[in-house]
Amino acid sequence: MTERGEFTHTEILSQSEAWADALSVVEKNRSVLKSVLDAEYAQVLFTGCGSTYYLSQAAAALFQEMTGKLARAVPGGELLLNPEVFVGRDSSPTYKTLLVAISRSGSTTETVRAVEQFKKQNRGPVVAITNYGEEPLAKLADVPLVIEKGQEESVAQTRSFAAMYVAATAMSMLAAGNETLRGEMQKLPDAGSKLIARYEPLAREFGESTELERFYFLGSGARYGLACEANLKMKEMTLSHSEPFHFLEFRHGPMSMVTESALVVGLLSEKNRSHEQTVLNEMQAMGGKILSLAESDARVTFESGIPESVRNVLYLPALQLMAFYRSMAKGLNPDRPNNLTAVVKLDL
Ligand code: F1P
Repeated sequence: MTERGEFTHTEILSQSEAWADALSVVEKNRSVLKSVLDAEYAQVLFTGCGSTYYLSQAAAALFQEMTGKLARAVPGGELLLNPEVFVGRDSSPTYKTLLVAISRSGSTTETVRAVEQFKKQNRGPVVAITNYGEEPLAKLADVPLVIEKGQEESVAQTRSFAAMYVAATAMSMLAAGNETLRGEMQKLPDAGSKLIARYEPLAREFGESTELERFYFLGSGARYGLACEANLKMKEMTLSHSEPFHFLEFRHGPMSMVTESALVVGLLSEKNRSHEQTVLNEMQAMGGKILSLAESDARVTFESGIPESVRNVLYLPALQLMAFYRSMAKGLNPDRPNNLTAVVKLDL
């Protein structure tokens, strides 16, 4: 019999092994992946549901930033029910879409059905990023990237999400042809383990602080999707009100919610640090509590030395742990979040 929260805690603490597995899976599939990525496409679509939709948002932004190719994210259910909004009418051989379908389970109904429909309409090739190779999604994909070490018992995605995100980052790097970053990405698992060991106490302190009632996660560019995921972890594991925003957007209304019981979490970038830090400073002046995460000079500091484009996974562990400890402090079970199942199966 496992203790309350034992799966989630173990999975968060062990995730850097799954990051390493993700890097080796992409390496093993390098040539087949490269041949798909190097072809010409009208666009690249990333799709998933829940956490893996937010992963798709983060991955699409990073892919476009690194390659200059048009990429966007779409929820699996939207691609299934409203494909015309996301894929053009033209089905000529030159107008092809590359679809990257992301799913921990590989069996979420909307994602699987959307991929089946995409293939039936002969829209283009499909790359799958998943943790279970025997499930429908991996079997449907032209290039299945299966990260088995990301498998987990807990309903809330932590280790699985981070590992799939590392695979998506490595795929973007491959598509960008930036070979110098391969060696840099190999440093991620060790940087992740060190970060977890160093910041678990701080994450616990924030997670257990009883005066906090609401959480706002700010992230811009390739970090916005990760802010959305951190927001979902806080909802799923702790039943707390939380919301994600782009940094500058927060001023346009939502900041009215900032009081002493609000925590504003900033996933600070290097390239726009000053603009983003200013937002955090203003919220602190309004009485909000602040938690900043960045490569340097922040409450959670990575000090990884890894280039900004391939280190975004480092924002995740401390925020996963904060949600975990808040859940435990509230007497909840993060392994089995309220109302949720590990996979959503529908009779569509
Ligand atoms: C998608 C998902 C999760 C969510 C919950 C239910 O699963 O919506 O994002 O947290 O576990 O399933 P998957 O397609 O990534 O397996």
